[in-house]
Amino acid sequence: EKYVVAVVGATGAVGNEMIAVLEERDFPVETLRLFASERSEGVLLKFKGQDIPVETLKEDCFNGIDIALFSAGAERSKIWAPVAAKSGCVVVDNSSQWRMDPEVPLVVPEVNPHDLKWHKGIIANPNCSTIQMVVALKPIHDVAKIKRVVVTTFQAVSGTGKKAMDELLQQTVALLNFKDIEIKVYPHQIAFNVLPHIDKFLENGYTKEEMKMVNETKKIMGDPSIRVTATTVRVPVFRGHSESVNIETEKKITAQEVRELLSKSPGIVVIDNPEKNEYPLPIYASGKDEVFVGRIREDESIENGINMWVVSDNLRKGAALNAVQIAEELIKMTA
Ligand code: A2P
Ligand code: 11C
Repeated sequence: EKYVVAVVGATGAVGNEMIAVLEERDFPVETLRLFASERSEGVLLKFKGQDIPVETLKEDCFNGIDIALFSAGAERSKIWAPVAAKSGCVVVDNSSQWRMDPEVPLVVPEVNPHDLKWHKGIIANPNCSTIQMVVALKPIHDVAKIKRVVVTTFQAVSGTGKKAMDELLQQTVALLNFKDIEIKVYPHQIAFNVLPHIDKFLENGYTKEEMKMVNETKKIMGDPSIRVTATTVRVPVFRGHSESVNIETEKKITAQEVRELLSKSPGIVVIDNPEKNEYPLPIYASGKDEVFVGRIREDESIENGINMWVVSDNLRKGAALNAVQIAEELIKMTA
């Protein structure tokens, strides 16, 4: 069977990747419909050698569409995901809009595919930094029960979107040519800098991105007892988020056991040969599908603790790939 599939936000960084992933994985697409803002109306984008014109969203535009992958920002999802769901289309939404809604499943196929069963038309794709972390946490939680996670992230600018990628490039070129830079997307220069600030600051002193990691982790893992604290940091990298993850478990698990466990877990590649300077790096994770884990070692400051370094392509597993994998699970369920 083939499906009519839509990508909403098709001209964006994640939307572009969604089109590429649908093509690469040979998703059973009968027709692909592409949507973006009025600015992009009529722009042609390629899918399987075919030019597809970008359309604008309208009240009845989802009629006849089976699956819509949304990545056009939370505001658009707030308005249009319910419109699409009402037309009988299943929405996989990459924005933060519906993630914590108790009526909406929040799914990473390697972790909680069972939650897809109770969807009511909208399924939320988690935040990129959360997705790659829970893929690595789940196998450990299953054998040793995770009590607490302390995570610090090093996040690529593509997480912010296309404009931020342009800004990093332009600032870098300008600075190398002793020219003045423009600062538009972030509150500070991002080239040759590190910003301990992703998304808005909240009343508790954390950023929204940090609280996404706290709350989404509990929901996806189906365990509100896991304590999580996060510091999220933007670094001048184009693609690939890196994370330093410290875990405290109820049961003892050794570094070697974690290495063996993660090596045979779905979606994970362990790269952990410090003697050869081998560990996960965003430049190698870029364009790849897996979550890469290395620097696995025991935390010697506590009884049962593990430190590890987790890297993945934020546009792939962190966004587009996870959304397409959700769509693949959905069609398996209905087959
Ligand atoms: P457009 O390119 O026409 O502005 P990114 O996260 O990389 O910035 O991409 C955001 C995506 O969301 C783009 O495809 C953008 O389209 C799309 N978008 C922005 N505003 C709207 C809107 N009002 N309706 C539909 N799509 C929108
Ligand atoms: C970033 N994690 O890297 C963000 C991007 O909630 O979908 C994704 C924001 C979200 O900036």
